[in-house]
Amino acid sequence: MATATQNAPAQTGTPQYDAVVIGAGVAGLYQTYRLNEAGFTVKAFEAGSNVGGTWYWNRYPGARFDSEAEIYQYWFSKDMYAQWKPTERFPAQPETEKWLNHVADLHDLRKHYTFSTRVTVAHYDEANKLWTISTDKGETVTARFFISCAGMLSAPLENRFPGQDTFKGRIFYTARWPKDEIDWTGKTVGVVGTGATGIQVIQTIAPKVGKLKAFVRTPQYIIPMNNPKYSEADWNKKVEGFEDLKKRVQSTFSGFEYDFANGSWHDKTPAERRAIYEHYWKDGSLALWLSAFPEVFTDEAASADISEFVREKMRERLNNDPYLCEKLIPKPSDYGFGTHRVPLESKYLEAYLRPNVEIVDCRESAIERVLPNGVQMKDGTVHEVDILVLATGFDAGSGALSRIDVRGRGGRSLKEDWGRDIRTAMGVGVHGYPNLFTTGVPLAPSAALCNMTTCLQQQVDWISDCMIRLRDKGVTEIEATKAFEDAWVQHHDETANATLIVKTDSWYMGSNVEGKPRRLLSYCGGVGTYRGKCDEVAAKDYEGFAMS
Ligand code: NA7
Repeated sequence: MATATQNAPAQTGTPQYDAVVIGAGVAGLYQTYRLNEAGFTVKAFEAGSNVGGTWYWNRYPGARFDSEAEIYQYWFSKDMYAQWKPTERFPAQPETEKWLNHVADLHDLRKHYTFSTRVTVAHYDEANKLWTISTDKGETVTARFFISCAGMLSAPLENRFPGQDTFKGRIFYTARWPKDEIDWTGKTVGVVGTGATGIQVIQTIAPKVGKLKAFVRTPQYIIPMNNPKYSEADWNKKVEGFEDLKKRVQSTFSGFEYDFANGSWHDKTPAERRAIYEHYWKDGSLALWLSAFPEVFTDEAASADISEFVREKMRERLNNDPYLCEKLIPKPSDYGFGTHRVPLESKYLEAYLRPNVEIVDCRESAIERVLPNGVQMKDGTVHEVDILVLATGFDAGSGALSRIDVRGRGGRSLKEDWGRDIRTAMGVGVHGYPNLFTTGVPLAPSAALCNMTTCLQQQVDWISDCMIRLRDKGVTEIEATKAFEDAWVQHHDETANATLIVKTDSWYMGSNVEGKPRRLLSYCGGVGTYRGKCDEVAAKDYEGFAMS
């Protein structure tokens, strides 16, 4: 591959850059770092005014990750790992945003970026084997490779309710949270959505607002977060374990430190199972979900058993109040524990014991529209609110790229292709779109079911190593073959269909977006297994990918 000529005029046949990268989140920053280190020319665009990705946009009250700080990490520099010194096990958004800013500074990554700029168009030029990429600021550049690190949860579902523009108060999307302080005092606040995001908002603002109206549609199974503070000495100990932990997270089912380690659910007595559940419940992490028993994901009896355990814990915390239990605890007929994202929470359920918190049951009557003074339900009831918080989710996995006019061979449109059927080649490319590399898109663990930093770094490393190999070989075009993509989709579906996840409606299945083709977004064969498959393709000189 010829080295791109930076700033050469577009459309000459020689691209201006080796790669254009979208995004300055966890994946984008690392991708830019890797390509720069490898001597490629990179142009990166970021819609936000600064780095951070998820941690730039989602600055809502209570935002924090559910991965332990010691594993929500980059693994390419032990020195850098040692520097962050997280203050708690599950740090909140400001700390993570600060850390990503530090990473950008440390490696001088900002110089590659144009901020506050959204990529709107990316067209593949078959004759010249390059991408022509345009932005909402009118800039157009060309690059051999187009790499999306645009995020798997970065396309919020906006304007879900008619009349939003008539609302007299402020409407906040959690994924577009403003930087100014909000004065909640004495205000009546409506929060729509009780996914991982809505839960964090509700538990955080309940003590601050005059009145909180939580619009609840699907109740959640939850796990209480155990979030001890980390001292400097605690962190230094973690740093000593850096190499082991780095290896460990790459091989587990979910990219977390923990893995299934209790054998089969079927081989345990009810008392033994209970002891295991209790152990993980006390641990206060996602381990109950992601490491108790594999059968939790596949076996109706195991699912029913652990679901009942969690329901029992939730009933206790709600003081067995019949009304609250009815409204806030999933029923056995709803769905099983862990068949969609399980949130960690801190006194979320207790928020509903407060006199200033009211439940609006959206299953009894759905939200009809937003009025200037509140929210009107289908049955005509109006809930007056001063502020409306919308934690209503994302067009996950495929949304960020589908919102860009991406065109591959013969002008085919990714939006239209994915509008019919969401397919990728191992989540790192798409047949029909040569020289497009993807992270965080469907059919890889990084689309949902994993510790994001583990999965995104693995994909970035695979892409970067692939580009180095192409350069060494003098290859200027790579594209997943149809046969390879077909085989991957089939393997993905077989793996997905063996789980209970496919039976539950949620963003994991794309069912939160009207008209989105139904398919489990995340590859759920395991993070370690996925890595092995990616490595095998690379070891066979990118078998399944056509090069020229
Ligand atoms: P989610 O998990 O998609 O949650 C969205 C929530 O919004 C969920 O409770 C929805 O209820 C609710 N929702 C959406 N539309 C409506 C309407 N029309 N009426 C009432 N309620 C509605 O998004 P999050 O941002 O919480 O989490 C996404 C991921 O980000 C999370 O899993 C973490 O990995 C980080 P529904 O369940 O559809 O009944």
